Amino acid sequence: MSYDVQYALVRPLPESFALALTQHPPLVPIDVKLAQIQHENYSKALQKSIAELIVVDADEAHPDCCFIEDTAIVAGRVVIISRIGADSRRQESEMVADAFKNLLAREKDMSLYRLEAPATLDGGDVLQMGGLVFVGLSKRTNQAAIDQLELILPGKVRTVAVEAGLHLKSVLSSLDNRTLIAANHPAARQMGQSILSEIEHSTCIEVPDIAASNIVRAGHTLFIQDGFPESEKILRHAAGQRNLNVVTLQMSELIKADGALTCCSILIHSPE
Ligand code: CIR
Repeated sequence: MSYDVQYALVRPLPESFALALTQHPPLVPIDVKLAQIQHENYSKALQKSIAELIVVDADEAHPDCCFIEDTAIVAGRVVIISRIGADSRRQESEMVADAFKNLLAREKDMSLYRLEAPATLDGGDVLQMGGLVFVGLSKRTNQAAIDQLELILPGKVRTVAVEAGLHLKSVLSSLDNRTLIAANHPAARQMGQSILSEIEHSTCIEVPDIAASNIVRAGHTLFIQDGFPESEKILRHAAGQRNLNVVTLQMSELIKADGALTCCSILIHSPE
């Protein structure tokens, strides 16, 4: 069987997760046990749609470490270890960098770079679509990071001003190379337009729930969040038109720490 996604990196949710950063402290505190179950379900479901799952150990000193997406970007066969925007999270990248070094010992055609100070970038601000790398200029990601990325990925980087949400992908994500999923929200629409204007024949599917705009696609499977029935109806329709299976995942406890679906993995696609 051939897989579109060769590897996915995930990082289990630590016991310290209740201390994870959040923009708005939740009314009902995080249930860490439930969060761990939700994260395990995510990893197990993802594992079925990819060739190999790589698990990086959790780190109790970093309550947000399960949000592994923020630590690195993979564009084709190029890995770029990030410098996370939040001080308290910055060291999360180190163990992930070690995991990539081990992987690169096997995958000889892959190369590894690092963003250096003063750059800061969260992977949640990076959306890849149509062969381009869209980078959100946000509270977490700065111009220095975008400048460094342009040197590593010449001609591929486009900047998008993040006008709402924590990250670019807090309000939109890509279903395929020409289809964006975006929240039905003025700022998401504006950011979406800036992306679509760079890709010929691209379209946007709007969903009414902000959380539901963050989806993960691996091969013929579309992962969406459980608990948003109106958005689910729209996403199931889009999936049906593309012959994709839909898997719904309950992420209620991770949402309380501003997490979603893309943030819990780093996907490495199979070489073309
Ligand atoms: C943070 O504030 O950094 C975490 N609590 C949430 C990060 C979510 N990351 C992502 O969506 N890529």
